Amino acid sequence: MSIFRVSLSLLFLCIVNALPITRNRLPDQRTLTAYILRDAEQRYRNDEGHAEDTIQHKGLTEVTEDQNELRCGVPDIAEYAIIEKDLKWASAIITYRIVSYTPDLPPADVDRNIREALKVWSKVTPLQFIQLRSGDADLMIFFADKEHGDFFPFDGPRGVLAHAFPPGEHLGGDVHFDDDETWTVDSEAGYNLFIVAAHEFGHALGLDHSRDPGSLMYPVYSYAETTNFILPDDDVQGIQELYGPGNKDPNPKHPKTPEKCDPDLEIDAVTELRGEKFIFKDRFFWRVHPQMTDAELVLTKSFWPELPNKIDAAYEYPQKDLIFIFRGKKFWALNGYDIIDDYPKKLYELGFPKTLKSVDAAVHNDATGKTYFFTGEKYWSYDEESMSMDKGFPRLIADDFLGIGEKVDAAYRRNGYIYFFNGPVQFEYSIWSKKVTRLLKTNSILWC
Ligand SMILES: [Ca+2]
Ligand SMILES: [Ca+2]
Ligand SMILES: [Ca+2]
Ligand SMILES: [Zn+2]
Ligand SMILES: [Zn+2]
Repeated sequence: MSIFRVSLSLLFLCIVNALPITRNRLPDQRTLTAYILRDAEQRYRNDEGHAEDTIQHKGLTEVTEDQNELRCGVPDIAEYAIIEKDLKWASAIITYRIVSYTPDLPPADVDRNIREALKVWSKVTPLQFIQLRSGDADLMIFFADKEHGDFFPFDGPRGVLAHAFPPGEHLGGDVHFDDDETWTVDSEAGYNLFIVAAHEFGHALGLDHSRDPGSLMYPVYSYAETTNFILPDDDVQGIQELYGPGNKDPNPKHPKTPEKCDPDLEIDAVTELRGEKFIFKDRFFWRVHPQMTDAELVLTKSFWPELPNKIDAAYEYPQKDLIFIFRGKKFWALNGYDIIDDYPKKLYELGFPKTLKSVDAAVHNDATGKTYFFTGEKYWSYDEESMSMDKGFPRLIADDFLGIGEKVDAAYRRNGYIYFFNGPVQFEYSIWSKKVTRLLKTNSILWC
């Protein structure tokens, strides 16, 4: 029996209906004997342009009794996973051939993106990829639709984007792209060939899906910055377990996914959203539901593709069911998944001086209708009703909020308190008594 033993990831139906935003189900991962790895996981928007998290359940319909377990996190599952210890290429020199092209892109663009996607892996290993123009290569790459000769027909637009075979003879290492998808190289429309190819090549080299939402091998497609793409740390650990590190890594700083219980955890921004807390850190946010003690980590771009990777500040204005997100001189208003028309706007449209480059934190006080913006050692008061900055501002933080230090990383309000974050410390500040009432670790917001 020369059947590949691989793990197979399956997809689940997950329709977002009424907001508050429902949570995505994590794709299932279970090991079984099968012939192929399938990728059929994605998030996409419906035809009206509203975000709809739809993960289609296609193809092999294995029983998925353990999906709930996975959603809550199975503690002993490794962050990254390899298909099987011995399932890897024996030689460090691996050949590839692009057998057919897509009509969506000029062949030169396909060549370049495939080459770049392979480079993602060769940069961090001793592997070398050599392109063949004819004959048999280890990695045979092609675009095809529907039935295409391997008993795993593609499914038309969406659903399955591509699939790859783990290392081995013949079909082993081969990567097929569904040509019923719209392939792009530089935009958020359609599917980015570089991102999908880099992910598939991970499989073709022996990696399974990872549970780390920051990793390339996470089974949910999300658009990422493709120029200067740097492979996340989790994927580097995975591939180096198979092939070792190599000696030519031009960029040894691979982004790590933040750990919520890091005692030195600092955060970028925090806001409430319909009763949940959203805690932003680097490319991610944690989502904390009041009834749940487990924080879910999500890539910001997988939720709001239009937002920048990292944000400065955020606040909720519950009267209008909006949250505002700030980055540099720009800010966005969001209603659930949707960005309000006419945004992003510029900071000065709120009444800030044009020279102000960014804000550090923002928090809205329901009781007064004011929103406070913190910038360096000063703060501003904005009146939401009259939509204007209050006179007499900015003022010094130290003069009006005694005991919270001279800068604010992030802030949110709850039950008459404002919680100010400054490095690894948070201050519980009573709005009425104008005093710090408790000192907490920043990570305690994540139940650590
Ligand atoms: Ca092959
Ligand atoms: Ca498809
Ligand atoms: Ca901040
Ligand atoms: Zn995959
Ligand atoms: Zn195929």
